[in-house]
Amino acid sequence: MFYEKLYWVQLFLVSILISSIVAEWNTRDYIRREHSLTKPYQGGGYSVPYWDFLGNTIVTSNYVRLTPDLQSKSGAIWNTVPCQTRNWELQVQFKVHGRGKDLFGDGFAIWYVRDRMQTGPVFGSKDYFQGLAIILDTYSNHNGAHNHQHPYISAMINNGSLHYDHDRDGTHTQISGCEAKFRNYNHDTHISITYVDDTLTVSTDLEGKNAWKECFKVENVLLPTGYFFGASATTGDLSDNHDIIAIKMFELDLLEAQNKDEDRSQIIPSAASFEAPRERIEDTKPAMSGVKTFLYMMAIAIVIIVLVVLGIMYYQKRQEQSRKRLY
Ligand SMILES: *[C@@H]1O[C@H](CO)[C@@H](O)[C@H](O)[C@H]1NC(C)=O
Ligand SMILES: [Ca+2]
Repeated sequence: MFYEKLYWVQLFLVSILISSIVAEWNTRDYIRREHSLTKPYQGGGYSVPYWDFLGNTIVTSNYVRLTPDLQSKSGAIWNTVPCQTRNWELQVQFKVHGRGKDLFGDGFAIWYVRDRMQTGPVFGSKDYFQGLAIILDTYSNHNGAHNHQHPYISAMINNGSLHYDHDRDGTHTQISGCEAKFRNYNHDTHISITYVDDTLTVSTDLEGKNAWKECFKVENVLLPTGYFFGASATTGDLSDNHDIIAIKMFELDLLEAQNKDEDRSQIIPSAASFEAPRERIEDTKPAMSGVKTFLYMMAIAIVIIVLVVLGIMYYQKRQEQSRKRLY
């Protein structure tokens, strides 16, 4: 009896170990509360700490809805604190859903820009913006302008001089993009935007597998510090619910080669290259990162070892008992 209890204690300890490994999959150490939006949104009272709201945005206890599934709506949320971090990751949990089977739109955008709280034609926000837009476009305005399907995720860097051309789905100003089916899922859908060492990487977790899949990576992207995070969405003739469930901003470590005292506030947003829209080759390879794969394999290995050990012990005990019974 005593030994049996001990096995269960061991099993319990091992399962705690495993679950703590699993729980750490999607998080990093330096979450910055002042750039994040997590449940419960209301910090007591009507307002949401660190975030302002624009247009048709509504806040419930489970989501922030930028637009409802109705025509001609527009909404946005804007962080009130400028980002002073050089290397960062923004993880956004979102849900785009609606009644439309074939016709829906228009999509939403995640921003890191100089000017906040400006309404406009680019998914509910300002055109000729300064900074970064990650656009999750659900409606293809022009099939001839590009050779990809929608929904489509793309990035645009602007120094204030470029116009986002809706009629071409922004294809001539995007620095990269990927197809991504992210609509009408019952499971959680996430996008990760990392900006580390002037490299912009966008990944998605859309299949409910708790694993990031790279959408694109662009080097030599220059963005200053001191800009604001935000998200905005619009509907036109077509509509969808565009919901933000959570935004988590992680401060990533300064790299060895980076100077802590460098003033990055005066940088003009730029990207070394624009993508030639018709020469794009889609790649849909990488799934889990190396560390995640390793942890995953390790967790599975531990579970298997525990099960085998328990099985052997159980078997031996049974044998012992049956021997005892025989004599
Ligand atoms: C802004 O971007 C445009 C287009 O990429 C470029 O031609 C222009 O020189 C840039 N202006 C500044 C001030 O960097
Ligand atoms: Ca579009």
